[in-house]
Amino acid sequence: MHLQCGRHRIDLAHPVVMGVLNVTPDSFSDGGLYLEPAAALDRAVQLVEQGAAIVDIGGESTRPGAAPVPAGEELRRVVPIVERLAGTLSVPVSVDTRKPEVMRAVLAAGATMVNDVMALRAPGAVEAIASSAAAVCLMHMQGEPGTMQAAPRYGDAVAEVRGFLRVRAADCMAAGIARERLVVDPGFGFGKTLEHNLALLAGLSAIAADGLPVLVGLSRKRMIGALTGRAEDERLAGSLAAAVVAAINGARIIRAHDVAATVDALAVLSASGAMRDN
Ligand code: YH5
Repeated sequence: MHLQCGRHRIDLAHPVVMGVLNVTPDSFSDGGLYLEPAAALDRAVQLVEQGAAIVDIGGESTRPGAAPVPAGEELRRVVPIVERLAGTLSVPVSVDTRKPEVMRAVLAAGATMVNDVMALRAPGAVEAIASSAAAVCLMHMQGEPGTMQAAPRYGDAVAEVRGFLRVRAADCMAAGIARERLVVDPGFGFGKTLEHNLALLAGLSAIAADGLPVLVGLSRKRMIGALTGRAEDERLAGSLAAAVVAAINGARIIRAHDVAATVDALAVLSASGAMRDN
C-alpha cells in the first residue's frame, strides 16, 4: 500500500508518522511559538530529522470549542510557511484546512496534501483537490468544532463512521481523485465520547478493511487524559500506547506531536511480527 502526494510517493507497508506543526496562536501545543516562517521551518526540519514522513501544518484550530478563523487570516498565517517548507523539506507538506480557497492557495504554494476535518464537504472543496495532484485525508466529524462535544450520539459508531468515510471516498473518486491519493480518518475526539473513541480504536480494522489507508490522531488528546488521569503535557506514554494499538488494528499513518518517540514505538512494533497479518 502507498499514498501518492503530488510528486511524493509514501510507502505504507509499515506505519509512518505525520508530525504536527502548529501555527495557530491558540493551539494547545506549541501555541504561538512557531508563527514565524523561519521558526516554523526549524521546527519542521527537526520533525523530519526525527523521522516524520509527512509534516502537517495547522492554521485553524480544530480543538473542541475553537472559534472559526477567517480565510484571510488563515492564508496570511499559512501560505508563507508552506512556501518555505515545501521548498526545503524532503517530505510532503500537508495543510489542515476546511476552506477550498485556502486549499487552492496552499497547493499553489507547494503543499502536496490536504488534511480536512470536514472531509471535503465544503462547497468547492472536492473540486479544489480534484484539480490538483495532492493527497487528501478525509476525516469524520459529527457536528461542528464549536459544538461537537455537546452531545455526541451514535447507534453504532464504527458502522456510522465507516459508512460516512466510504461515501466521502466514493464521491472523491467520482470527481476524479485517484484512490491512491485518498486517506481516511475516524476523527478521534471530533463529536465522540470516550466510549465512542474506544469503540473506534477497537474497530479500526473494520474501517481499514475497506482498503484505503487509515490515519489516526490520538496524540495528547483528551481521551488519553481520561484514560490516564494526566494533564496535556504528561500524555506521551498514553499516546504511544494508543499509536501502537491503532497500528496493530490497521492504521498506517499516525498523526503525532512527539515524532521521535512515536517513530521508535512503531519501529519496535513493525519488527515484532505483531502486524504480520495486516
Ligand atoms: C485528527 O485526529 N486532530 S487537531 C485536543 C487535544 C490534543 C490534540 C485536549 N487535526 C486530528 O490534535 N487531523 C487534529 O487535547 C486532525 N485527525 C486529522 N486528520 C486536534 C488535536 C488535539 C486536540
